[in-house]
Amino acid sequence: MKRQWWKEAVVYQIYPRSFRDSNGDGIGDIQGIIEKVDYLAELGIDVVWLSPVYESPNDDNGYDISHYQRIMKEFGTMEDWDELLDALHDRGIRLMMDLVVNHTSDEHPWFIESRSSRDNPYRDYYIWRDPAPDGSEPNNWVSFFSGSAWEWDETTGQYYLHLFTKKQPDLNWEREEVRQQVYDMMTWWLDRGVDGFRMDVINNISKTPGLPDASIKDPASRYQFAAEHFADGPRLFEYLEEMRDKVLRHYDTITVGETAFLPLSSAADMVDEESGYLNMVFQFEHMAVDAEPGTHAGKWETRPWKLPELKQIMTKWDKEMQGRGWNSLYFNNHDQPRQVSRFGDDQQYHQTSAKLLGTFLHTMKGTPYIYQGEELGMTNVEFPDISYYRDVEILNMYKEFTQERGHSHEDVMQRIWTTGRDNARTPVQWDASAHAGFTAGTPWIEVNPNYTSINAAAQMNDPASILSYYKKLIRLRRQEDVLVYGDYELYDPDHEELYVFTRTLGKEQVLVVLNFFAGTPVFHLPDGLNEAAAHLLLSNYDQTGASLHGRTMRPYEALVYKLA
Ligand code: ISL
Ligand code: CA
Repeated sequence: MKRQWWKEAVVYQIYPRSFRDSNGDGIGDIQGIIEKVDYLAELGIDVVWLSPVYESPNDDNGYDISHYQRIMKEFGTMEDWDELLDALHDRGIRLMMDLVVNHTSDEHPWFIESRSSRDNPYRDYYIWRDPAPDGSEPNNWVSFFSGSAWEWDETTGQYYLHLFTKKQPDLNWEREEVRQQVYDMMTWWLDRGVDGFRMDVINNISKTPGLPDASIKDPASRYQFAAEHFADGPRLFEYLEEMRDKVLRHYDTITVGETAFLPLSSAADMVDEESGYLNMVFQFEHMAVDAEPGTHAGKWETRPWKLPELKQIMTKWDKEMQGRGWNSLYFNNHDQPRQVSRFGDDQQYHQTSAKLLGTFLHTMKGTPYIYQGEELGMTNVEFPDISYYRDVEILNMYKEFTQERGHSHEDVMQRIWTTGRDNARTPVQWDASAHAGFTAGTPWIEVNPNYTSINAAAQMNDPASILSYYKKLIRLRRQEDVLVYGDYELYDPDHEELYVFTRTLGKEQVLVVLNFFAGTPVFHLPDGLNEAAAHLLLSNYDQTGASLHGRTMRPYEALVYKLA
C-alpha cells in the first residue's frame, strides 16, 4: 500500500454553528473557530473537515447552499475564512471543505432562474417533470426528510425533485454545464488553498433514467425510499472520473465521499488506488447495527446492537479494501447520535466507555474522524419538548409520526432522544460557565445540561480525562506506523463481548483487546500470538500488571499491546 499523508492523518469535524460563538449572537462562527485553533493543535489532529460555511438560508443548516463562493453572513466574511485557513496552515493543519453538489438551495440564483419559466436557459439545471395523469407526483419517491420527494411549482406547472427538503432541489448532473460549474467552483476553492473535500451524498448525483417508481418497502406509505434509483446510478463513475480528471488530479488533496446505501463493491471501485476517484468513503453499514434494516425510516426504529455484527461489518469492509483502497473510521458526526450514548454507557462508565470507543477508532485500519465534542465524551440530550429542537429532519419526522402515523407524543420524543440529529448539534461544552462557554448570548439551540461536569476546561489538565486520552491516541498512531499501515486480522468473530484484533506490519505487531460492554469476560490469547515480549502501549485503566492470557477483563476495558 502506498504511503499517503491522508492515511496517516486524524481528521476533526467542525459543525460551525455549534462550535464556538465569538460575537454573542448565539451562533457559532469562523472567528470562534480561530479562537480554538490552538486547542485543535494541542489535540494533535491533522485535518479539519469544516461543515458548510457557504451562503445559505439555513433550511438544513448550510447543507442548502445559495452561493458557493460566498461565506454565510452569520459565520463571517471571506476575510475571516482566509484568516482561518492561515491559522490552520500555520499549525500544520489542513482544511477540508464540505462539497454539497447533489442539490443547492432553492434560493440559489440557478434555481431562481430555473423555476422562472420553462424555456429559461437554467431550466434543466434541475430535475423538472410533468405531473402523473391524475395530477399527482411524477413518481413515488419519498424525501429523506418526510413526504414526497417532489414539489409542485405553480408558476410553470411542473414538479421538481428534492431528495432532501423542498428547499434543496436536486441538480441535474446530466446537463454538462452543471458539471462544469461544479468543477470550476472546486478549482476556485482549491486555488484559494483548501486541501480537500468531504463530498455530501456524492453517490446520489446519478439517477436511473426515466426516474421509475421505487419498489414498495413501506406498504403503509404513499411514498417509498428509492435508493435503488439514486445510490449507485448508471453515470456515477463517469461523473466522478470527469471530476478527478478535470479537477482533483491537479492537486494534492484528501477526499472522502459520503455514500449511504452504496454497495461495498462499488465503494471499493470508487476508492481503488489505481483506478478510483476518491481517497475513501463514509460507509453506513455499521450505522445500521441498531436500526431496522432496509429503509431510511428504519433509523427511527432502533433495536439492540450486537458486537459480532459490528465485527462482521468492519471486517468485511477491511477485507474488501485490502490492497486496493482505504477506509474511513467513525462512530458519529453531525447526523448521528453521540457515540458514547449509542455504543458506550454515558452514565456509570462514561469515561471508560468513551475511551474504549476512541481506542477502537484509532487502532483500526483507516483514517479516524473525530466529531467535535467526541474528544470530551459529549453525550446525547433529552430536551423535554419538541419546541427545543431545531433540525428540519426531526421537526418533519415529528409531524409525520404524530399526525400521519398515529404515534403518541411520548413515543416520538423517545425516538428523537435516541436517534435525532440534534443530539450531535448541541453546542460544544468549553467550560462550566453559562451556556458552556459557547456564547455570551442566547444559543440557537440549548446546551446539554451536563456541561457543568462534561467540558473542555475540566478535562484540559486532568491526565485521566477523555480529552487527555484522545491526545494519547492521536500521538500513538503517529508514533506507530503499524497502527496506520499494518494489516488487520480479527480473532474470535463470534465473541459477544470482546473485540480482539491484531495489526501487523513486517515484524511489528500490535494486539488490541476491547471489552465492549460492562461484563467481565476472560480473555484468552489466540493461538499463534506470543506475549513473551508484549508491552502495553495504552489502556483506559490503571494497569495492575496481570498477564494477558487468562485475564479477567474489566468493564469497557481497552488494551493495546505491542507484541513484537
Ligand atoms: O442523517 C441522515 C438523515 O437521517 C442521513 O441519512 C443523511 O441525510 C444523509 O447521510 C445525508 O447527509 C448529508 O446530506 C444532507 C444533510 O442534511 C446532512 O447533514 C448531510 O450530512 C443533505 O445535504
Ligand atoms: Ca456568532
